[in-house]
Amino acid sequence: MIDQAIIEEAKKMLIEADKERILVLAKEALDRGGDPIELMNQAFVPGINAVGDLFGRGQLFLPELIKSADAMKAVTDFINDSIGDKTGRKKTRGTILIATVKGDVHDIGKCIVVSLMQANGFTVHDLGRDVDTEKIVSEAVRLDVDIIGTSALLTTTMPQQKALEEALKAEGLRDRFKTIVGGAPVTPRWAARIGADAYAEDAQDGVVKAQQLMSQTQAA
Ligand code: B1M
Repeated sequence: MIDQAIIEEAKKMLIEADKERILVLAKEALDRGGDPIELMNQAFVPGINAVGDLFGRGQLFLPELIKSADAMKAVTDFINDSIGDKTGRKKTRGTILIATVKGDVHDIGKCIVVSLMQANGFTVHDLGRDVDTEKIVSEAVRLDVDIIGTSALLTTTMPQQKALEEALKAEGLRDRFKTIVGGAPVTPRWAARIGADAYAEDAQDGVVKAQQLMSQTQAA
């Protein structure tokens, strides 16, 4: 369990976009033996969500949101580096291509997913953010991945996840890959509606879903 004082401090510092102090806070928490995933999920994710709520209510403006996002990205990179490979396994558990969809530059959550997948033994090809469907499909074929994972943070970019399902079908590739969709506005209902193979609520759930999809692939 992460100390309540750290949770409150993380939220305050993210709202104030105090990058230096946030990094010190994260380092101190990890040095005291804090779990990096718990630290991220219990302190920094609620912190950036609080920033998003203030922005949504018009109590914070875009330049401030950008500064808070920059601080969040820095602490995410720091925590991701500390996650490492828990498995020590040489053999990959499966290969996954991950991208934030076209029109969407939100990549903090996607980077956490990438890190946790790698820590759990997956080989990950991260195409970055604002990636168009055509590129996702062509790279998935070129890299011969098992799973394609997409992240969408805007209601206006979620349809890109549907476009991916349609493109895979149109090119006769739908059975070749498993798909996972995630991102704050994405729901299990959306995943089912567009025909994705799995929905993941957070990075940890993403790993669980990827493992389940790999079991299905290996059993087939
Ligand atoms: Co923007 N933004 N933003 N933003 N931003 C949101 C998403 C918003 C909800 C804020 C709000 O209004 N309350 C709102 C969207 C509203 C909507 O769509 N209905 C919004 C808006 C409007 C915008 C702009 C349009 C603002 C503007 O320009 N006027 C603009 C759009 C830019 C674009 O993409 N074209 C914009 C810009 C930005 C910044 C660049 C400033 C910055 C992003 C920086 C970056 O990512 N490098 C930013 C930020 C930081 C946010 C909020 C505050 C935080 C997002 C975040 O990082 N969350 C966000 C508010 C919110 O979401 N509450 C907001 C933390 C992260 C760990 O969580 O990404 O959800 P998340 O990822 C989680 C899970 O969702 C899941 O696991 C992750 C880890 O647990 N997950 C997956 C995600 N992908 C997955 C994939 C998987 C599995 C799990 O498998 C493949």
